Amino acid sequence: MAYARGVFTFLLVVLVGILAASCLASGSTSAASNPSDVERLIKIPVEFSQPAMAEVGGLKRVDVAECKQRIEGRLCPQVPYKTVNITLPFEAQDVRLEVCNVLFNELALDVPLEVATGPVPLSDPSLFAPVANPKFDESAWFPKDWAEMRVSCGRDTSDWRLKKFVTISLYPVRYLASEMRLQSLSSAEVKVFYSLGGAGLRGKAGGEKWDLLVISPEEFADALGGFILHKNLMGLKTVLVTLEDAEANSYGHDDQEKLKHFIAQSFQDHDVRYVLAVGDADKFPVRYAEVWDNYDDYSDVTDGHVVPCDLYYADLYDAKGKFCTWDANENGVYGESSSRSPNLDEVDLMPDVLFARLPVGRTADLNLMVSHIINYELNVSDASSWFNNVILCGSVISGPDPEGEGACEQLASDIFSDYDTVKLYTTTKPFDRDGPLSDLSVIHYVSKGCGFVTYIGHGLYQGWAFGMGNYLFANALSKLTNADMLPFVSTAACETAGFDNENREHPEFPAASDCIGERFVQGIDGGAIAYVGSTRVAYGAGSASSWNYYYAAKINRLILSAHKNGYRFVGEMFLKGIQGYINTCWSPSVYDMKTVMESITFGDPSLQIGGKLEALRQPVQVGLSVPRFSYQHETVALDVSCTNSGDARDVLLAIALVSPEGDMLFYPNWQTELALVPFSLDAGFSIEGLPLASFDMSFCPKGCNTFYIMLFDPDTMSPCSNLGGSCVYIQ
Ligand SMILES: [Ca+2]
Ligand SMILES: [Ca+2]
Ligand SMILES: [Ca+2]
Ligand SMILES: [Ca+2]
Repeated sequence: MAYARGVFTFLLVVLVGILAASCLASGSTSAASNPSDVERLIKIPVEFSQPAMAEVGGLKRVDVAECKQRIEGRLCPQVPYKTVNITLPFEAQDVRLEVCNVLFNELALDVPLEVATGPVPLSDPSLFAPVANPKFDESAWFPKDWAEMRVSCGRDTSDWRLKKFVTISLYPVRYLASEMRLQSLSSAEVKVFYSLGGAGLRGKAGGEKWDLLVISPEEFADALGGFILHKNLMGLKTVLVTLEDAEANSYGHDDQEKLKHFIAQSFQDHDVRYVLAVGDADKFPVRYAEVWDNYDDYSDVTDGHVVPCDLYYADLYDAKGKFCTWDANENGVYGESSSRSPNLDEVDLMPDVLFARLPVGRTADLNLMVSHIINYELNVSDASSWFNNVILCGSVISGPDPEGEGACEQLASDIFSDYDTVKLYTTTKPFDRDGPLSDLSVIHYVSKGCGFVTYIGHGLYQGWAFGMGNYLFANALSKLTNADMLPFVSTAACETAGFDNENREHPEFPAASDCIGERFVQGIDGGAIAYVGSTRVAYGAGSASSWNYYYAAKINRLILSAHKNGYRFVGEMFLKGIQGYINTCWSPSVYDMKTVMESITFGDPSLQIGGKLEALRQPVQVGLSVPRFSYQHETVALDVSCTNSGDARDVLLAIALVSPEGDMLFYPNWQTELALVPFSLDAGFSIEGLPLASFDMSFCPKGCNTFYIMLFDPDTMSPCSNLGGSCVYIQ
């Protein structure tokens, strides 16, 4: 038999194996707990193309057409894999997997299979001493089985119920390193068994539904009155519970666990979807996970081994549907993860509520963030011209391939193909750029207003590190002048969201204040509406063309693609990012665990990026403009804008002023009695900047005082316009 030389010379078919009728099982093997439960079965036929071989640097690279990703992890063979995801009802239990009717070939290689170089820290590589993938044993087939499975519990965005997510990884190729032999799967049948005997968890009958639960220290409660009212006016049932009350009315080993139990109880009683924590690390307790990732573990120069994890408050239930303590071995140390035992504490990871934090330390910072959120919700839409701008910041990670730039190119070409992108890159080749990546260029373009900014490169607590001595330091953000044109900022970089790190003793970068992520969302003349990043050293892998498929850049891309796919709420985007990561991660390594656990959102999870969809808008659009900042002695002018794209109609106009504490006054007499002023609108009527009234701010308290405008139908008394308005921030 003659092989076509140059194509098949490297392999020799030594065996065609058929492993029929015997099934390889994994997962829970226990019988259904209730004998009356009927075991259910999902059959998945599996077929793979024959592997394509290439030689790269004297090693064999194997590709299978159906697989986009390869197994990551230092010094482990780079075999491709494919994941299949099944979503089961929450009541599903005893999920197990069998692989049957396996048909495969076996080949001998003339050179060894390519190995992964392992994750690259997005910080100083000299502090990283990675160990080889502990799952890889030269003298055994790798991976051990043709398929593996992981089950987790989380919120399903299709109906917002809790579900069991089954992630099955299929390996079309296995490798025996000591003998340089390869097995390639051509077909098999995967069977997933489960029963439906588990108890449901959906709320108490008749429990009042809460869309958004805000948990805040008592000291900020008064300053949140207007915000809570605002959220309710926007149509979200929003409830404020003080941190002190939540802890007092709950139970647990420490404050963090009490808060988590409180959130879980609120979910069970009120079907809470969004949870907003108010307070910086010293105001709202932080759950630290114990992660030994071989990066600076024994010192605290940059990373250490304790990782702040807000995901702890979002991941309420585990694969069994039980409260997920993040401390399965009950030693009082949470989220323990290392190379040898990546998930010692059986952390589920999959979020069950949509959690984010306003990392504020002072009432003045909170007032500012609240004013940003309110103004964004009242005034921003995807029709706002500036929202269409996107700034992509990419930088070389370890080179020579420009990984960050390549990752940005991919985002520009698919996720942001309908936007006007500005590409700020460190390198000039091979990708065209609109400008060099520097603090000046970032400040310049963000100040013009944009909907999104994303940064893929190196980072540290106090800045984005572009290489060659170039940084965007947190202090430079005070130069931003984008006012209310606030972008959603996401990053795939180290430490930039390390909100607990205020280390004045740091040998290299003494941090006298908050991290750059916090500074972005607390800017006065400009900044961001939300910031997503990592709290400690983060990781990447691959090349310019594959960087977006691994670690931090993978979550970043998933978050942004969620928005493109219609998930516009900050919390939804983050949830889809984490879910997407876990759904392709059947067997998380310490690097996967850390990547997911250290991802954090600063901002309001119930805020829609790009505002409400145009399609949901009313035919009459109204708005109010007022000065952004004022002083207590000043009189401010209220300018109205109105566009009627429908028929002529009579309307009733309501204008209200809401104080930071949530007290309400009504135009025209500015009394507490609701007053409605009749108006007639012509068809096609449109006006901008109509001076309607002025208001003496003398008795308005400091903080965000919001004017609202809305039109009502006089016959039905139902709204016939959007809710417009703006807030005046009294300094
Ligand atoms: Ca570390
Ligand atoms: Ca533990
Ligand atoms: Ca979960
Ligand atoms: Ca902080």
